[in-house]
This record gives sequence, C-alpha cells and structure tokens, in this order.
Amino acid sequence: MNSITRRMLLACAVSVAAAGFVPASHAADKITLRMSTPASETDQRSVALAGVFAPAVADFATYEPHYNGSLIAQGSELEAIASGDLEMSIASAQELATFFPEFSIFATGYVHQNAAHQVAVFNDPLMDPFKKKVEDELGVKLLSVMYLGRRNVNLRQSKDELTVMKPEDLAGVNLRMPGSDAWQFLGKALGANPTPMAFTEIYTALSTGSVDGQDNPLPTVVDAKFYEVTKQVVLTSHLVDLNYVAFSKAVWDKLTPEQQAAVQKAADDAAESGRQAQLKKEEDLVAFLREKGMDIYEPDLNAFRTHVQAQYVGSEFAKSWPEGVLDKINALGN
Ligand code: KDO
Repeated sequence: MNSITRRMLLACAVSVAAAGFVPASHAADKITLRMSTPASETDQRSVALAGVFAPAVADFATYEPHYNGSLIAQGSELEAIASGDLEMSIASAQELATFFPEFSIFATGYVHQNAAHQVAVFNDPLMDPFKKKVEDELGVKLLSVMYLGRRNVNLRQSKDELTVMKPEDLAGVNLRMPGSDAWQFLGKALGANPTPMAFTEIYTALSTGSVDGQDNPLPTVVDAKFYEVTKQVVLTSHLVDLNYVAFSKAVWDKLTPEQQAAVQKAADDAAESGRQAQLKKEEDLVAFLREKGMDIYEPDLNAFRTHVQAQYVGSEFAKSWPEGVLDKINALGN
C-alpha cells in the first residue's frame, strides 16, 4: 500500500513538474526552529527573540516559539534538543549544571556583577572549554547570553509581619526555587528553606500559601503578576541571572556558513535588545510595584553576600569549578 501511494505521489509530482506547475516554494525548504521556554510571550527575552531573532533568519528558517512550558517542561529543554525533539531554548546555567557541574560557577550567588559582566564573561576565552563541552557532549550550541536580571526575594508576608535584613531572617521561610540542585543550593545559601517547583506553578502556590515566597527579578514579578499575591520584595540581588540562547548543533551543521553567520548575529542582536529592555524595566518597575502597595527595600547586602559566598566555599559545586576560572571571572568585573 505504501509503495503504491509513494509511486502514485511520485507520478503525480512528475506530471505536475512536467506541466510546469511546481511553484519554486522556498517556504517548503525552510527549517523550523521550535523554541520552548517556561517564560511568557511578554517576557523580554521572548519579545526579543520573536521581534529580532525571528525576522533576521526568516529567509531560511521559521521560528516557532512555545511559551509557558507548553511544549517541553521546564528543565527538560536541553535533553529535548539533544534528542532532536527541539531546536532552541533559553537555557539556564543551573540546567547546564545538571549535565556539567562546572556550570554551577555561573549560577553561584554574587559572582556576576551586572549585565555587562555577563557579556564579558560569555565572550571571554575562559568560556571556550565550557561551550565546547556542551557542543561535543550534548549537541547544543550556546550562541549568546541573555539577561534575566537581579533576582530578589519576593514574599507573601508584609514587611511588618516579616522584615528581612539578614540571612537569619529567612530561617524557616518556605521559598520556591526552580527544581535543580544548583537552584536549591542557592535557596539554602540565602538562609531559606527552598522548595522545588516549576515556574508555571508559582502564582497558584503563592495565592494558596503553599509557599511563602519566590525569587525572581522585578520584571518577572510584574510580568507573571506575582505582585497580586505577594506583599514585599527584599532587594537581595543574590544572583545576576542569565540564560543562554541554546541551539541544536545538528541543525547548525546543516546550515550554510552564511546562514550560520545570520543565526549567530540574530541571536546576539536579540540578546542585546532583550538586555536593554530588561535593564530599563528593572529600573522603572520599583515605582510601579510601590504604587501597587508593595514594600521594597534593601537588606544588609554585605551580610547576604558573605553568608552566600561562605556556603559555596568547599561545596561539591565549588570542587567542580576548573582551577583559576573564578579569578578570571572576577577580573572581568569592576
Ligand atoms: C524561574 O523558574 O524562577 C526562572 O526564573 C528560572 C530561569 O532560569 C528561567 O528559566 C525563567 O524562570 C523562565 O524563563 C521564566 O521566566
């Protein structure tokens, strides 16, 4: 049956071609780039990829974004790319650390200083062995670094009910952190009681009180409307958070050198555009959140930094960091 069908289709195609009716459809040759992320469509990284990346590769690729973890669950994207079920994602260093523990260095509290520092680190030769390993062993290319922002502690309790100035003040606080070990470690290092949970479940968990809080940058607190179900943000800035534009190596290898250059430039341009938009939002949103009645204040940052850094010293994570890399990262900062 199959062969008859194939033969019939072939015959049909041949006769159409002979009649000169075959349209020179480039669309049919285009590759589809499925991108999966737990982020929303209005998140600035999503906006930048759809608005800057997609049109720049549109000649040869159809960008197909899937938001809110609707295609692939948060944390499984890299595996999906490796097995050919996905072409792109916005991957975190914490997710990469589940495969390559040394990536935890980029997920460690108070290591990256700001957005520019992230870019300097990503483009420095120190990143080359990290990128190569991911490419060789996972079949994933890390094209560019995206800025998510300064993660802060966002709680249901008002400041009157719970004022957080030091890590000790977070003792017993049930803080939602993303699922992987590197994230959970950071939650503990902050002094809290971390609870693993997918991003898409946070709003409900905050509204029902099954967690006391969550940590994310201010633009995420607004985009996901966490301000509706929380009362304070403690500006701990414990992680200047990043994501990598992750791209299938198998797909990359099928592209021409010109197409590869276009994909690379599109990723860099999208990352830069998203970074500027996110930085602006971080600045503007303090006023917005205060208008919504939230308490926003800075704790004793020195106490948090010292406490968090002390937890990493001698940890299993720190043992996986290649010799000298932390010093190089620090040297690229202010
Ligand atoms: C989150 O789950 O808290 C987190 O901020 C982790 C990031 O690595 C990133 O995946 C992000 O969620 C999602 O893209 C949603 O913004």
